[in-house]
Amino acid sequence: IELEGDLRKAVELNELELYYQPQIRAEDERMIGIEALVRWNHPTKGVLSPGIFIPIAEETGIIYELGTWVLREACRQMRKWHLAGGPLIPVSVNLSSQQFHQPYLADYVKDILRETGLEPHFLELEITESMMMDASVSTAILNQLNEFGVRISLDDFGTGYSSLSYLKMFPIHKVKIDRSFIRDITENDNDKAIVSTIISMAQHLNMEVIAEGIETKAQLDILTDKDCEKIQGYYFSRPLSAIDVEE
Ligand code: G
Ligand code: G
Ligand code: MN
Ligand code: NA
Repeated sequence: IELEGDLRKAVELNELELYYQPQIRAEDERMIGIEALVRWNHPTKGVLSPGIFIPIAEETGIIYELGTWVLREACRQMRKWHLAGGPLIPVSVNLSSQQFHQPYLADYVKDILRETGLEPHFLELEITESMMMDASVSTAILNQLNEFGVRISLDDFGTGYSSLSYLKMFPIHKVKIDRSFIRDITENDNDKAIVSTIISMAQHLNMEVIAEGIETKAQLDILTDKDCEKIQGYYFSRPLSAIDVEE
């Protein structure tokens, strides 16, 4: 409640900032994507993590304004990096459930892409399984985004209300293996089995697959041994400020 008033003003006071975490191809350690993660530079409390303020934004409806800022800023920044000769990779943006279900989402995303000049295939929207429970609604939204050329990534895969039928119903380009399966993977045979299965399922469905939360070389070795080519995690890079990304 205390933060709610501050959060309402945070966008206009320019207190939000995007950090970016590289997504890496293990084979040659090249960046193949980058995920935008919002931070709040609070005037007295310091840097606040989205884990604290996104739920407040969702409860209060501030998420629409905040989410619009995030989407526009991520597209603007990526377009700027492309023009400056940076790698031609997509930027991934997390959507919360309300944003995903807002009317005319596809038109709104189109407007932001047009305004910022970023081509649609350089934007990837991260959604979670739990957002797609109403299959007919989700099909309509995802098909519109897909026809326009925007990529869809299934975040935190395996932890939500998973239904494998989603994978065949919806146009999904990438599956992100949740970091809860990676944390103990060096010791836990069940995690190894689940991760192996997700990787091979994604490959058979012609979807990209990326493992999140890789923190150690031992975890990386298991993933590459299982043919998971794409990796995101502290082992390669923490989320970085835009200036640090440039360096
Ligand atoms: O960066 P951190 O680990 O603190 O992120 C915590 C959570 O906040 C993650 O689940 C992440 O997906 C979410 N998150 C980060 N940035 C955004 C954003 O711009 N919009 C939404 N809806 N969620 C975000
Ligand atoms: O829910 P989502 O997958 O969007 O959450 C992404 C969050 O995970 C980011 O905010 C980031 O700070 C965090 N994260 C990224 N890599 C790692 C990692 O290697 N270990 C841990 N513990 N967290 C990570
Ligand atoms: Mn994410
Ligand atoms: Na995740």
